[in-house]
Amino acid sequence: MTSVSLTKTSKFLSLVLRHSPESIGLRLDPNGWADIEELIDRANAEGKPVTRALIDEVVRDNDKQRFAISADGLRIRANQGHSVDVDLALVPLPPPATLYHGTATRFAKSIRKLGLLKQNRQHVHLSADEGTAVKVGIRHGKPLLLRIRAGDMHAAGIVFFRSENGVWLTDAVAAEFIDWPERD
Ligand code: HQG
Repeated sequence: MTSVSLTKTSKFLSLVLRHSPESIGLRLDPNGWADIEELIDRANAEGKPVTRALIDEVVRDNDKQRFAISADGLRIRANQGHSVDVDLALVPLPPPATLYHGTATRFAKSIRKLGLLKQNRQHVHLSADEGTAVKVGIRHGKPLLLRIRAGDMHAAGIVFFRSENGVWLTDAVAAEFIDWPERD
């Protein structure tokens, strides 16, 4: 499989499994699962050349392990990143003392004022390592790396989750828990 078709399939799966299943008439169950055969049929009907082999390869090789296939092999879901309302049945987990959030410098002023908000997604996304966070930030512009005092947040009663693919999730990050670089 070419990396182009894998990337295209990954982007398409992100779109229909996280944001707009209705764009191909697909239904997600309350936990975010879609029937794989139905997804393929509906995608093909919309002219998207998705096959089971492509899906399996994307799930297996995806750099961020964005998707999971159910134990019976029949269903697929995104591990995180949804804007549609799904219950991933995540279990609360104490976070490490420090987590990282990569954003863009153009959002700095607003973040200083309001803290981190989940915007269109179900959670604020945080990374366990700096490198991943910087990559997330670059998607939005000139990257800005913020250190989040997750241990202090947890001590204050704020709940954290970790997705199947290792992304840390929480509802919001108040400005007081954000440590800024010297210059931003
Ligand atoms: C920013 C990717 C202004 C926030 C990544 C971010 C991640 C504010 C943007 C996952 C703000 C939202 C999520 C405030 C937050 N004022 N801007 N008060 N609070 N923001 O894409 O975290 O590759 O929804 O900093 O790897 O960038 O798709 O969130 O810049 O894990 O699998 O608002 O998406 O995963 O952007 O990325 P996003 P994100 P995938």
